[in-house]
Order: sequence, then structure tokens, then C-alpha cells
Amino acid sequence: MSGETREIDICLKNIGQLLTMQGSQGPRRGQEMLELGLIENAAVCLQGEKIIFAGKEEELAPFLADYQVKSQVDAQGKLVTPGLIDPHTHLVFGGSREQELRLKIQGASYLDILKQGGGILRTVLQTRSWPKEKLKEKAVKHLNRMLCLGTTTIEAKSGYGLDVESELKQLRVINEIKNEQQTDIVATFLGAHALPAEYQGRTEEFLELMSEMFSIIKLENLADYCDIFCEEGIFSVEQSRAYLTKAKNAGFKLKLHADEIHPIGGAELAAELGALTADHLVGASDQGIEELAKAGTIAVLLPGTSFYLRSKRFARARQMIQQQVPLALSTDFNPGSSPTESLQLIMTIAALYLEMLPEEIWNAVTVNAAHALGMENKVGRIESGMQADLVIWDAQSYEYIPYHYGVNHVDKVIKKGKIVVDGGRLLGE
Ligand code: IZC
Ligand code: ZN
Repeated sequence: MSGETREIDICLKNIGQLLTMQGSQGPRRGQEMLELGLIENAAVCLQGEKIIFAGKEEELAPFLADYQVKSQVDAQGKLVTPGLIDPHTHLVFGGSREQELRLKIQGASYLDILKQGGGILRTVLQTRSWPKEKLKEKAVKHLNRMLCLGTTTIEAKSGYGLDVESELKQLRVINEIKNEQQTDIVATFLGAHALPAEYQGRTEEFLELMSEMFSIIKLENLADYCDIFCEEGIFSVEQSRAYLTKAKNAGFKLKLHADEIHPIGGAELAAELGALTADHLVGASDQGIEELAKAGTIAVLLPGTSFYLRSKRFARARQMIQQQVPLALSTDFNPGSSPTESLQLIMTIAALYLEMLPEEIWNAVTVNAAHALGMENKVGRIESGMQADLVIWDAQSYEYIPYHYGVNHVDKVIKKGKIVVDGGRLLGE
């Protein structure tokens, strides 16, 4: 309606730095990852859920001549960017695993803990036993924390059910949240996340069971993507290839936990299968990196995991950038290897340990992250026609966000044209 009456719902003025992220059509690689579409002394106008103006404030007056402005927001010279996009999270799970921190300090590795029935398998027991409503309430709490931290779009995986009923329960929770909450959510089926205790020694049978779920998931439209934990001692490259090929034939787009801990050829497999993303890649080989570049597969790097697993190794981001692999960054939010909702923290870790420049980091949490979810035409850039997802930061420059770490720099979050976070706090709570 407002289109006919030519009204602007929000006119955001006095922006010190506006990162529009306009520039090369993504996914951006190499030098393109330095593009920010930076405008100083800028303004943005929103109509309904969309952006209708983004430019220099001095260009605003002629534009406004045709419109009536309903509300004005003064950005007070602050930094404004697109809402952050987190393309790899394990949002829905029961319980937590704080007791593992002690084991880790005492020297146990992530895979040791899993072998002893802890790790993912511990979360599986809790996720199976929790009713749907309880899982949902907890997941919404995490989602709202992400929103307060500036994250307006995420991916969410299943993978803590590991039986038909519990995987469906998790996927349904993800989809209910998607329908009820403001945050855009892309759902991924990760039934092949670990081998449950009752299938020990019967890996092929378990993968068969999970692949039998493909048709019901498609029928109920519960997930667009399919993922597998391709890792030494979990699912091999051969098993992952067979499973993901079936998933592809069933109509899923592919993601892959690849070379997170051991270099076993996950990157090569992702490229071979034409996966949209290959995630982690800490151990990716030279050959794997080259093949990702050729295939145009997006590398989703999750340096919070190396940090939290106390690994000496981080993904070789500089080499990937040099070899023209497009990079996105993500929290990998999960109760084991990365219990944080904060992409801001990941931005700092990416700077310090992946040696990514601030410009590259901003591309990796906006434009390229949108591509990693197939949402590049809707989110990740501030320009006319895009969804109005914006963050007003309590900072003057984009370099400040990865620099000053461990705290929340969000002032306001605008999601689908509405202010949902103010002063770093969720409105309506
Ligand atoms: O719960 O530990 N790496 N999956 C693969 C995880 C970490 C999640 C977890
Ligand atoms: Zn993960």
C-alpha cells in the first residue's frame, strides 16, 4: 500500500560510514573481497521490508521530494552495515557440554571425547529426550542472542537426532522457528553427523536409514540442503560421496563438513560433487584448494572451532584468497566445538588467526555468506530492492568491529524494515 501513497517508513540519516557491499557480483574472490561499496555521510530509506534508497545524504533531498517520511532515525555518525549472515550453525540441540572444557584442559581431544560416548553423542541423548517445545524455546533464545549481536540470517542444521523420529523433530523445530521468528533461516539436513551408539559397526546401514529420509524431508519441505560430517573415524570420503550423490539426486543442494580435523580429501569431494559450500577446510590440501577454486565452491571457514579445540592449525585463508576461492565466515555455533553465537568474535579470530583483512572479513560475513545460503538476491547488500536488514553499530569505522573484541558493538538492528534491537537489546521482551 505504501508504494501507492509513496511513503517512506524509515529514513536513516547521518550515517558516518555505510558499507553497502555493492560491487562485483559474488561470490567474491581474490581482490574482489576488498570491495565494500563504502559511502561516507550516507542515508538509507526503507519502505516496508525493502530498501528503496542508499546513497550520499546530499542526494537524499531530491529523492525525498516524491515521498512522505513516516519516521526518521539519526545514526549519529555511526557505522551502518548489512545484517550479518551466519551460514553454518547447529542451532537446535538439547543441553550443553561444559564438562568437556575440563577434559579438554586436561588434554583430551575432540575425537577422543566422542569415542568415549561424549561429544556429539552426549548432545544426541539430550536432544532425543527433550520435547519439541523445550528444544524450540532454547533455540529461540540462541537465535535472539544472535540477533542482538547483529546476525539477521542464519543456516541451521539438524544432526543431534540420528534416528528418523528425532531428526524429523529437529527439522520441524527449525521450520517452526523459521515461520515464527524474524530471522531468515535456511534449513540443512545433517542426519549423517555421527554414528549413533546403536549402529556401532553398521555405518552403511545407518547411512541407508538417513538417506531413506530424503523423500519425506523433500515432501514436507523441511530442508533445502544436505550435509555430512566427512571426517576420519566418522564418515569416510567414499561413504560421503555415495550418500551425498543420493542427496543430490533427491534434489538437495550440498554442503560438507570437510577436512575439519584431518586432511582426508573432503575439499576435493566437495568440488567433485559441485557442493555449494565446503565448510571448515582446516586440513584442506593444495589440490583440494585448487579444485574448490575451479568448481566455484564457497569455502565457509569456522576459525572459532580451531580456536576452541585448541588446534595449532587454522584454515589457510590467505592461500585460498590468493587462489581465488570465495570465502565466507561462520560461527559453527554448537555445544561442543564452538559454543558462541557471536560472529563479531569470529571476525576477530579471522583477523588474528586467518590473517584476513577487515575488508575481506566484511565480505565473508555479508555478500559471500549470502551466496553460501543461496540468498544473494535478498540479503547481504544495502541497495534499492534488497531486504531491509541493517545494523547500526556503536562504532565509527568498519575496522573497529574486529579490532575491539569480546563485547557486543551493536546499537540497533533493523530486520525486514523494523527496528528489532535497540541499545543492543531485543525490543518487546
Ligand atoms: O556438537 O560437536 N564438528 N560437529 C562437527 C560438531 C563439531 C558439533 C558438535
Ligand atoms: Zn558444523
